[in-house]
Amino acid sequence: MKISASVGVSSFRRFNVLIFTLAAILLAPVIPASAAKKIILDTDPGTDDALALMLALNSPELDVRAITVVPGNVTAAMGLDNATRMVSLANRCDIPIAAGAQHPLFQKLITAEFWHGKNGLANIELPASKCKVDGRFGPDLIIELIHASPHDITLVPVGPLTNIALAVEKDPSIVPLVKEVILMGGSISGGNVNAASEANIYNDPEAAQIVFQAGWPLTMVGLEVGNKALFTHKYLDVLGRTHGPIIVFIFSIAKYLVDLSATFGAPGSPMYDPSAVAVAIDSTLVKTQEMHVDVETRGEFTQGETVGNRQNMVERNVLHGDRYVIEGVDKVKANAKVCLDVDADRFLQLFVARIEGK
Ligand SMILES: [Ca+2]
Repeated sequence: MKISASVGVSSFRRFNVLIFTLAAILLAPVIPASAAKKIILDTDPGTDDALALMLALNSPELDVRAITVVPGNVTAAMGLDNATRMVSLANRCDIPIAAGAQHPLFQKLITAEFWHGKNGLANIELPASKCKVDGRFGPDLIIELIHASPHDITLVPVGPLTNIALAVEKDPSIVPLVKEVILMGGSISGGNVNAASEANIYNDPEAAQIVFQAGWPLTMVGLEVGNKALFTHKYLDVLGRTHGPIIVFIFSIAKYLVDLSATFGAPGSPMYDPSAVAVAIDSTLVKTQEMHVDVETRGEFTQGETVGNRQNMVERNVLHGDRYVIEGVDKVKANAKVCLDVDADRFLQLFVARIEGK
């Protein structure tokens, strides 16, 4: 009796183990929606925005709760049209798409058809959208969604930071309720619009300074990542082997960017906006350093530069008569994880696999 009972228990355990193993195998590739990271993508579409958007929509780790549009690469109106067409192409009209700011906080808008094509999407004409625009104002929608899912929303801005700054200014109570901010923008090693500044920050430096100083967990995915992760013919060839509306669209965008880079003698196109989405999917793709970042809003040559304090300290200079005397150093608190390096090949392979639907 004793033996048979023990055999029975052990068979039961083996059966349980088998069931759990089978369940684990069957469920492994599927990430339940509740476990996926809820993100709001704030975007100025934009060719690399298109890559970022499709990467986000094709990644089970992410649950895109809204897309808010900001002027930058193109005007607000064109960006909204591009966003709705892309979301329609992806058959995701369930995601709210909202218009936001119509211009930067203080600066005049600078659009970038020069880099992104006349329509912002490499001159590719997508079919008219089946999706409707959400009537809410983008920053209001951001505020509403954060309050609806406290501590659970990750903001992923991949354009100028106007909408995010407007949301913070209107309702600062969202700051401690945001899970984190993972933004594409900035650089601590030189710019891409001029010697000092990266385009997203340059387009609205005052907004960027508000976002960096807000006090929430913030990861800066800047030029140190995008410039290292070049989309080359190698990856284009892989994408070209598969078919489907999204793949053909992304292939055409990527080909336009690779060809454009070639005219400047570059071997590939920097993957700027998708890099922030990739970090939201898998933060182990990048190496970061915590530092205090300020945005230069007035410099003659450095307006829009993200100034990272690598030592997180400043000298304390005290006025003695007609001069200052250094009396010590004061610590400054880090406000950003700044990405310094990326596993470029792993990022690009992830991108291509997701666009292929793998
Ligand atoms: Ca962008």
